Amino acid sequence: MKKVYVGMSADIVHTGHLNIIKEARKYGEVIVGVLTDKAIASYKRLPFLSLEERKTIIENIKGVSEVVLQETLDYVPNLKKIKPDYVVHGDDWRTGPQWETRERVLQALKEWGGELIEPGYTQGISSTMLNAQVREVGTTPGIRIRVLRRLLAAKGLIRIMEAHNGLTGLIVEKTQIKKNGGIKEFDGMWLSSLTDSVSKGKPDIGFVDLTSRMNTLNNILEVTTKPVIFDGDSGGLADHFKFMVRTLEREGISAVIIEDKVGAKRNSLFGTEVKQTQDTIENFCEKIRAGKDALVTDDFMIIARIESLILKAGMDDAIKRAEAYIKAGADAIMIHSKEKKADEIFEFCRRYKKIVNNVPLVVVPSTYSHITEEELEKEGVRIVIYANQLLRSSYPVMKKVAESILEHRRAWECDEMCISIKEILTLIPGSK
Ligand code: SPV
Ligand code: MG
Repeated sequence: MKKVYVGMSADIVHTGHLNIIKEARKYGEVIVGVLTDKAIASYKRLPFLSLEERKTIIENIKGVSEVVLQETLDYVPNLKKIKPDYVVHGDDWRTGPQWETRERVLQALKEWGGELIEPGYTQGISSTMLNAQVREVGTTPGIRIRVLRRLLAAKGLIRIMEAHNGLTGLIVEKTQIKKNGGIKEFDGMWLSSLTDSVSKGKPDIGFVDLTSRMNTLNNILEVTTKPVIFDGDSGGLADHFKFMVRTLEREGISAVIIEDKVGAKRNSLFGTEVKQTQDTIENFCEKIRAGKDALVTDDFMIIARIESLILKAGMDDAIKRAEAYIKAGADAIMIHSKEKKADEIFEFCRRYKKIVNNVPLVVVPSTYSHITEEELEKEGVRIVIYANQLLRSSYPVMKKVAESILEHRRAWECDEMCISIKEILTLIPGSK
């Protein structure tokens, strides 16, 4: 019996997939390589279904003899192992971003005289279309909450962007660019205390309470499907933090970040310009433990944020705290800095790497914004949060528009700074 290899993500299975398998079956026994989350995340968004679910579905499709994992977008490692007589793939990959993958398949098959079979693409149905439709429907808390952990397992660096209302949530959800044959987008959202407060015209001093923060969150959750990391400030008293954790977990939020400060809250970027007091290690560990004890699932993450560099308590203190917080059960560590240079952050990263049993590291490069994602990833950072850029970019334009109307006593001059009326009317799906 000849061997036929088919590679698939098999997320939302449709007749196009079945046609490929049916066609492949004509040439011999069909081995399907199911792309792992890692392989898929290397060029696009994580699939809806877990690898186990996708594997089970394919195993039960008529005509499939065997299912193996395909760990990379590149077929070659599997092809070299299996040496199939045929590879079957829809002809749609002859052009577009998969062109190079196809070339490599052809090269590999040449080595043992294998052949590439390309049945005509099934018209009228595509995973891209179905994906878009499913995302329109939305998600559930149970599905959303897990995505951050899945991303951590599947990707090197996770890219999170601030959202402070439904509209900015939509921007984080939908903004994409095509680059190097793949699609680049944000992996999830940050519900910043700074931007949530400022967009309400309030200072970032903990005055906007949890009920109000949940209101913002709900507006975002309603129109998005990506995971959310919630900025919990200090988390309050340990007894109160338990309730915060329960509330967030119930809504399908993936993680909360709490900072090791006590007393009147001031934004970290003021550094030592304002009075800010760091919590004791003991107290903060107690709070982490209280939060962990309150959890219902294993999905929700409690991320401990270290303020030692902000408060000039020194690198040794920061590392000591990281070790203690990890021992107390923190699922990740965020290290914050307000320096323009990344030296202290990188020094922390290098020392952090040496901690045994360390957990994923999170950074917020607001002041050292010249540092690239590649550089952060090289230093071992797993999550980068762009904490305030959508709010900070909208404010200057709004102010300019207001000044222009005052100056010219009409809106004509500022029209070009504005989205067109037609566009704003139809920006949101369901407007008509
Ligand atoms: C926020 O975005 O609210 C943060 C990050 O906590 S920072 O403003 O840098 O403190
Ligand atoms: Mg904050």
